[in-house]
Amino acid sequence: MTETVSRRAFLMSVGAVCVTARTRPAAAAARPVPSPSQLEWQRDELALFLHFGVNTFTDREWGDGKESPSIFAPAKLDARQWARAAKAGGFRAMILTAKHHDGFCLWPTRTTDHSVKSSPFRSGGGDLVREFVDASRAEGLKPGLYLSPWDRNARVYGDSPRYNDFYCEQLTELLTNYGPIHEVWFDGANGEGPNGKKQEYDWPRVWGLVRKLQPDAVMFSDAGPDVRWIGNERGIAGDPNWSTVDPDVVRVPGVGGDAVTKMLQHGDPNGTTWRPGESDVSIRPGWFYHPADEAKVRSIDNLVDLYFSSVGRNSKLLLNVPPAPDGLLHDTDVSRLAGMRGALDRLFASDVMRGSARTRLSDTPDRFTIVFDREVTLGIADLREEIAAGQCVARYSIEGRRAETDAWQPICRGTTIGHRKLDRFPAATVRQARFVVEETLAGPHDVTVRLYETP
Ligand code: FUL
Repeated sequence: MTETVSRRAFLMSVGAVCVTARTRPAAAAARPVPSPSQLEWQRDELALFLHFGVNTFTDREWGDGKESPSIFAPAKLDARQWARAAKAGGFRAMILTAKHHDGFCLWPTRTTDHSVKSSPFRSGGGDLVREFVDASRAEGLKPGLYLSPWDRNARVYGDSPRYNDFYCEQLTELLTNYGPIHEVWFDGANGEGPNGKKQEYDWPRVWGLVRKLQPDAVMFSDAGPDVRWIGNERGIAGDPNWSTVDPDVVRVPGVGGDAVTKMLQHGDPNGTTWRPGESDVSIRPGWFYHPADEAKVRSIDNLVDLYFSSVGRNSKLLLNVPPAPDGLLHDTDVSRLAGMRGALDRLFASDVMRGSARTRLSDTPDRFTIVFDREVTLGIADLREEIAAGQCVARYSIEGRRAETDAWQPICRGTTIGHRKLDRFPAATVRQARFVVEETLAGPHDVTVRLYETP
């Protein structure tokens, strides 16, 4: 069903007016919307991931749980250094591996001796989770925690009900003793315990516990319930990327297959559940620090590319920067984070839309012509939907022309927008541009358009 949009032009300023009647789908039923926590989570755009633990000292990616806590000796540990580096990079949240697959706990848990309290760190009196949350808050960052369900040290792993009790006790410690935790991060890693049996996790119980103890936290896992994995560890979201999914396809735990991979990458415009995608990727080849990787830290340009392929595709970037054995982020990584911020600030320094004459092409705000006060050479479009009302735009285009008598030439086009869609396109020198939402699933509603010149 379509309706004709009236030709009423809304003159925001003097300038060339080009008003055409267009058609659009009628407003459909209400779209799924984010919860306040999901909205805040997405608007933060950047979170720093910190993989730190016994693997940092063994030069491995996955420990086997047999590591002696005596190796955990980060002599210069300073979580404020992590937080300052994150802040300088423009990050708004940090997530720490409170426990990885090896089972070593970075806080003095009551559930096991396999923790910092058996280590030389602060002479056994340390609590790294405490230092991490305090440092995060001191720098205005939101703390999050990753508690690996797979635990290769716990004797009760594989004895499903007993391990589920053990795991929930660990979660309870983390979610009651450290103030507000913004994101609780789970992965789907699942193995056999010493009894030779595969552990069966009790996800409904785990999620219920998190909701009870930290109602404002978002929970990430391969499939949710609040935030879904984007389907790869390369920092590349799908295009298109809808924040809605079909909950019967994206399920926990661990179902695979092409349909699932596709839904993780792209979401589903007809999905009934709001579950945005998080893109986790490491600045180094591994998740943990390895001295041999020193020359393989991602370049500033590469980090900017990651920003475009994640944040710029309606996802959130969770960038892992692993502390070294001394407990500090390496200088190279720190300078790359600041370099990425500088490069992004330069790209987005001056929106040429600002101060230019804008004319609506209809009585809705999602189609308009803009007349610049000079010739501009455009290279980047930054589009944002007001997703509090749902993700609605399904197709848009940007065109440009040098003079009013010229024909409009395509500059870029795309499908959905969501929280943020960043397009880089071949330099286009124009005096006028035209933005049109060509298809929406509901609405219309506000789209913020910013255009930038090629640097
Ligand atoms: C995965 C783990 O197996 C990796 O070691 C890493 O922690 C990654 C972020 O999640 O599930």
